[in-house]
Amino acid sequence: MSRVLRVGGAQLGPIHKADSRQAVVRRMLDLLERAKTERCDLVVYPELALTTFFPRWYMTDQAEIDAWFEREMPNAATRPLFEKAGEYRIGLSFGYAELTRDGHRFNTSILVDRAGTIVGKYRKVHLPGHSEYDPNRSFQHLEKRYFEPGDLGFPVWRTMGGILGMCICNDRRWPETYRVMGLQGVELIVLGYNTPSVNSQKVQEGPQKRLFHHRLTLQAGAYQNSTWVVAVAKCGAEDGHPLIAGSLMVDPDGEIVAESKSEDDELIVADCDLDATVFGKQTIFDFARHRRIEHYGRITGQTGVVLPPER
Ligand code: CDT
Repeated sequence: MSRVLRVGGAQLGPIHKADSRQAVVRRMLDLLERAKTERCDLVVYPELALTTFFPRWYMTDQAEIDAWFEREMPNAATRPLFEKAGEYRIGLSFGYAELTRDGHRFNTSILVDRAGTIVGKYRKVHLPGHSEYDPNRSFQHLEKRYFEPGDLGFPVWRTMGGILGMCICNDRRWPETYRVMGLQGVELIVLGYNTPSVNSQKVQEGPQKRLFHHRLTLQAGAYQNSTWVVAVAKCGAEDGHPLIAGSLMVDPDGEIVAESKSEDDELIVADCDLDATVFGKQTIFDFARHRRIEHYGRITGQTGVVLPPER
């Protein structure tokens, strides 16, 4: 049986502070319509897809902060998306800020199967940025202020005929992210991102370098674990704050097979043959035969760098 999953990467252009969730969901539904025309099986939307990238704003009032969070999923604003996707038999993944019943806040993404049922939840593990206002940055990146590190690890799920996993934005820069999923046989990793076009602590590092690092990490992660990777941006200037675009899909050889061209709402499409992951998994990256875990203790045994003793 063919295991080709036709995936749509539903890039979103800017979402401004004043834009309502209802307006964003209408845009997401437009992209879903395009995905239906393209006969997609799965549509992937960005990180924090329902709102502006609010961690750039320093806030102290908890009610103001919590206004950016979702208390349940689906909810009134997103239910039309679930219903339409279920009707079209298209799977979904998108990110949102999650406020749990017991008061925890996570940067979360979900995987919804073709019947419209949530089959997977992931909470962002690697939270970049800082937790207090930093006057030395050209803009703020306060994820460490507004979210707790994810508490679910990097699970994978058997769904849509394959083994799928999720991560979110900054997670893509860490090889451990892919390897933990690779060790569970992942065949397709989906992720969304909001990546500022300039480095707030090194303003000469602009969009070209940012896009280079973005592609580099995704292509390496895909190749080294022989998996498909689908990465989808929220991009363009949100209230004057630019985010890179560059949504793309990478095959298990590490090659880019689809890439967005705009900094606006755009659907990229590729046929992801999950069986194309088999060759790499059985040869150069046959983990069971080639990994030498007796030498990897430092990976989980220490967090920061431990320098060798001075001579
Ligand atoms: N959303 C997110 O994780 N963005 C980060 C920006 C890092 S700069 C503090 C990223 O890795 O793209």
